[in-house]
Amino acid sequence: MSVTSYLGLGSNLENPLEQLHSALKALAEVPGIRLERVSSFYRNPPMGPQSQPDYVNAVAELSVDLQPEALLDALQQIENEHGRVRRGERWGPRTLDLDILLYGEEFIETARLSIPHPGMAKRPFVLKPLLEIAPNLVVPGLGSVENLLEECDSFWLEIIDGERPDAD
Ligand code: 5RU
Ligand code: CA
Ligand code: CA
Repeated sequence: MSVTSYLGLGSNLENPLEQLHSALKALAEVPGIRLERVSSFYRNPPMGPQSQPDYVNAVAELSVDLQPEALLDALQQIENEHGRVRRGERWGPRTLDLDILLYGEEFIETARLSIPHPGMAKRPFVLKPLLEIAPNLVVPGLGSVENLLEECDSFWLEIIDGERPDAD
């Protein structure tokens, strides 16, 4: 049985648009992962530490035939293949960040995983693209994506025409 899982994608180093396109291609090639939907790409300012470049963020809907830990292993491998370097700084800039937002309707708390993703309810750069591809989704324990987004502080997110990264 496949499980529907939602991923958050983010990048703010080394051509973020290309990083996200390349990550999606890599995801689609993982045995046990089917890429069902991908949101628009959104350029937006950093939350948390401000002294870093703007991010490009997106959300993807997957059908997975992997346990959550195996999905995480696949995501971390893709992050590493995209040159992710873990420096001391918490919440620093990164070439690629792939987060499991939801895994079916499950609640998971292990040393490696917290699902639903604990930050997602307050992050417009997750909720806005998620609303785009799953307008009726209810986040287990937290309520509808629509309401969560309304409760966020004001923000700006600029849709990028992601198919034309070299266009002028
Ligand atoms: C504190 C508040 C820390 C919000 C973090 C991203 C947070 C980011 C990202 C944007 C971080 C975690 N800002 N800040 N996109 N990740 N725009 O993916 F998200 S660090
Ligand atoms: Ca993240
Ligand atoms: Ca992460």
